[in-house]
Amino acid sequence: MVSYFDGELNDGLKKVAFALCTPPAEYDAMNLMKAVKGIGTNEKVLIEIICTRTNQQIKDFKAAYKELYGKELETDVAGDTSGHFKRLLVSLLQANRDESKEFDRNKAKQDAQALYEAGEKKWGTDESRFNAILVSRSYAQLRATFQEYAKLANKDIDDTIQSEMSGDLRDSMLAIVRCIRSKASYFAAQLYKSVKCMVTDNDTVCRVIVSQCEVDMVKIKEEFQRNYKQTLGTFITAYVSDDYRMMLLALIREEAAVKK
Ligand SMILES: [Ca+2]
Repeated sequence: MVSYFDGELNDGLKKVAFALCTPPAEYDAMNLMKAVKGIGTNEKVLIEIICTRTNQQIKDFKAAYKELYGKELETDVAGDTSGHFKRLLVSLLQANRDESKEFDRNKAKQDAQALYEAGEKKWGTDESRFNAILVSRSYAQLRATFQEYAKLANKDIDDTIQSEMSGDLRDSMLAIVRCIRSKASYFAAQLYKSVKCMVTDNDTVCRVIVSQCEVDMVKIKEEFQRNYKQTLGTFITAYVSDDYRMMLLALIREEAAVKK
C-alpha cells in the first residue's frame, strides 16, 4: 500500500516538473496527443483543453501539434470522436469564436429563442443549433443570451443541456457554458473533482495547476474558496501527500499560509 502510494507521488512530481519545463502550447498539444493516441479516447481531456482555450491558444497548440507529430490535430480529433461531439470539437478547433467584448441584446433574445425552440420546445433536440450558437458567439454575447434564455424558458441553459443532451456532447456543452460564466470557477471545479475521487487524478491536477498558475490562479483560488468553503491550499494540504503537495502549494503560492 505504502509503496504503491509512493510510486504515484513520484509519478505526480515527475509530471509537474516536466510540465513546468514545457511551453504552454506544446504542453496542450502533448496532452491532446495522449488523449487520442492508441485505443480509446480521453474525452475529458479533449473537453478540458479544446472547450476552454482562446482562439490564439487554439491556433498555437494546433501549430505545436503539427510541429511535434507531423500531422493535423483536427484530423486526429475527428478520427477519434463521432457525431455532434465531433462536430463541436472540430468547430472549436477552427478558432473562429467572436472575441469582442460587446454584445447585442436583440441578438441575445433571438439566440435564446432559437435555443429554446431547438431544445425545450422540440420533441427531441436540434443539437446542431446549440453547437452553432455555443461555438461562434462571443463570451459577452452568450452571457446576455443565457440571461434572456433564463427569462424565456424559466430555467437555466445548463438545466436544458442536462436534460436535452447526453454523454460527451452534454459534458462539452456544459464546460463551454461554465467557462462563459467563469473560467476560474470551471477550473476550480476541475481541481475539486479530480482530488475528491477515489484515486486522485494527478494528471488533471497537474494539467490545471500548471496551465493556469501563471494565468488565472488568483481568481481560481477565490472561486475555490467561494464554492467549496475552504482555501485551495487547505484542500491540497488535506488530500494530496508530501512532496507532490509541496510542489503544488508552491505553484499556487500558498506555501506560507498552510500548516498541516
Ligand atoms: Ca426537447
